[in-house]
Amino acid sequence: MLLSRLIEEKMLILLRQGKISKWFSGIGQESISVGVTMALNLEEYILPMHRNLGVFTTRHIPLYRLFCQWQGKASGFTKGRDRSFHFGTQDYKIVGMISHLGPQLGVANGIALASKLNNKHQVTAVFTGEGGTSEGDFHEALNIASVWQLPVLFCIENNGYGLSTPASEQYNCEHIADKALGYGMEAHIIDGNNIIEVYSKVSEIAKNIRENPRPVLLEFKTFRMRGHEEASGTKYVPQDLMDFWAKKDPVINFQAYLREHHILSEGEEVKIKADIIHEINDHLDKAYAEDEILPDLINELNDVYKPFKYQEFKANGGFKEIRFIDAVSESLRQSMEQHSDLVIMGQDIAEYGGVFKITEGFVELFGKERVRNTPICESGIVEAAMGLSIAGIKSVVEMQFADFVSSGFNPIVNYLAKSHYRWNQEADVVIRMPCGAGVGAGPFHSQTNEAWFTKTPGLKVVYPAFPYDAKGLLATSINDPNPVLFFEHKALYRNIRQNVPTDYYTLPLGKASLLKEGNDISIVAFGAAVHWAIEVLDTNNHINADLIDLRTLQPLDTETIFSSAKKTGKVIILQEDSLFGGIASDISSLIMENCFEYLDAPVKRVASLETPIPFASQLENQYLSKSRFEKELIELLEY
Ligand SMILES: Cc1ncc(C[n+]2csc(CCOP(=O)(O)OP(=O)(O)O)c2C)c(N)n1
Repeated sequence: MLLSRLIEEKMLILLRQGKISKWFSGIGQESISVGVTMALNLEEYILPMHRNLGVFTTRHIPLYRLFCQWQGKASGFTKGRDRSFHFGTQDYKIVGMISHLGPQLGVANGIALASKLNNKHQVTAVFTGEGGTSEGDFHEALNIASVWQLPVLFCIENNGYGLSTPASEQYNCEHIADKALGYGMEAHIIDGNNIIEVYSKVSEIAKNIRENPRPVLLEFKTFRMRGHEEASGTKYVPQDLMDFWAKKDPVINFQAYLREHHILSEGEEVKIKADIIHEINDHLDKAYAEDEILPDLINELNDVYKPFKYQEFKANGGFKEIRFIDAVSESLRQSMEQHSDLVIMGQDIAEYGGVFKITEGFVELFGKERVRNTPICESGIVEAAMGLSIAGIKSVVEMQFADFVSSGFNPIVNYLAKSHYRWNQEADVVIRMPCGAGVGAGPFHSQTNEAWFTKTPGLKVVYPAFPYDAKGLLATSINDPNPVLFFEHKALYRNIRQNVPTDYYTLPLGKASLLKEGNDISIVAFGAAVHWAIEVLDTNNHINADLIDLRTLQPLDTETIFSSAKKTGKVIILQEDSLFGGIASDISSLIMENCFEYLDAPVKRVASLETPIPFASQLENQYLSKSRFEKELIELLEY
């Protein structure tokens, strides 16, 4: 506790000297970080927050590495890419927060689930403040942990204020611990300023959970003695409250206790303090001596995705004519056989087989541990998938409909997408996205929302149009350790059939397929739009077109697009989503920038209306780009 306190005191001086940019003080709360960390074994994961310096010091991270992290230097943990405590390290089994606070609660569930699946008898501890408990992630995480009886210690540091908001404006019950009852969970209130109480109670509870896995909510009563961050001050905190808590300072009180019990002499105390100050200064000098990071474009771009060497699996056996939906199901089933620890999670996917019946029969084959029904908690489940990946387990998450991914958006675009770039941690997760219109399902069951993800570095986006591609690409997406959004168009599920190898096989991501060849015009499409284009070409067989099915949108096969554009000089891009901000716009720009001198006409984008997707079929038909494609194609040919 003293180490953590003295580092902080030094940081406050450096802050005043303008040598560090920001500091979130945990002064007064040290017993919680230190006590919880001491109660855990070194191989057990801890997910700390912005005030938990004591977690890092108690896990014995060399101080200069922490200082380098705060100064954005290479010996930190993020190569200068993220600040303060926003990092994780597998070496110390610490998984740092993302700024959004709540998501890590769900990530802890995934780590704990891995521990349970592997019979490791380990506890995972995750921290949040009382402010963070107002986020949906908190409720989803507690609910999932309780339903699945996961060995997680949810450590709530109730320090009175969330930035300037007092606890009374944050929640309306006496204790946060009271909320546990609603989730069917055990809870304890602990004096967070008393290291002996923290350590002994948490040790006892952790020991018990290792043998009898279950989540426990721990509410630590404590107080934030300094501003939210140093610049924001504490003017809004009544003085008597400050005075009351100052008397409960955990470091001073523990020192007094040790002295009283003749455990610590004055001489020892002076020496311990001097040694710590010496250590801090030494490590600071080392951090200062390290050169600033030199920006390197290649390094930056290379670290967004975990390198993945595509391995080709060829099918040897026979072929069978199957539907698109069967191809997805077969691929998923064969991947479950291929990867003996792969876990699938989703709503109603177990005995019920999922709303599209893709996982029908899977429970009998692989058991309920690996084929997991989930509560309706999209964020919490994506976060759990992230946690599984941290613990080395692959997973596939089924969104019941792609539309509902908006309820799990934050962890996908901020956690899964950014982890490898930030701290070298892969998010080995595939998110299956039954998407698309043309089925009369209205605004919330029809969207094709690939553009929400193609614009986020760190994600891969796959969008097959045929059973053969769906099967091979899903297998590769699962093999790929990066997060993949796998779009499956619902209108294709039962309508498109193809001869597909019965064995397991893979297809590479980032390779479009040239379905038809012609010299007059290039048609670029993906998903259901590929079939719309085929229909139009079938009825207009005088049109000599290249038809490119992109198959994957990120990575995008620009080579195939450009060589076709250069050959025909005219390109039309057909997209099912509404126009503005869709991937057709980017493809169009890429063609303009790379093939301008070869073009005989402006690149044409054909997309759906700038409205939500209507329900009634005549309105939906008008909405969809399908209805306008033929006319636009002929116009461009005649340009
Ligand atoms: C989703 C989100 N909303 C708002 C913020 C801004 N913010 C950062 S910390 C904080 C207060 C957090 O309070 P609490 O959880 O009680 O933790 P404490 O800072 O008191 O330790 C706020 C509002 C954020 N980081 N993320």
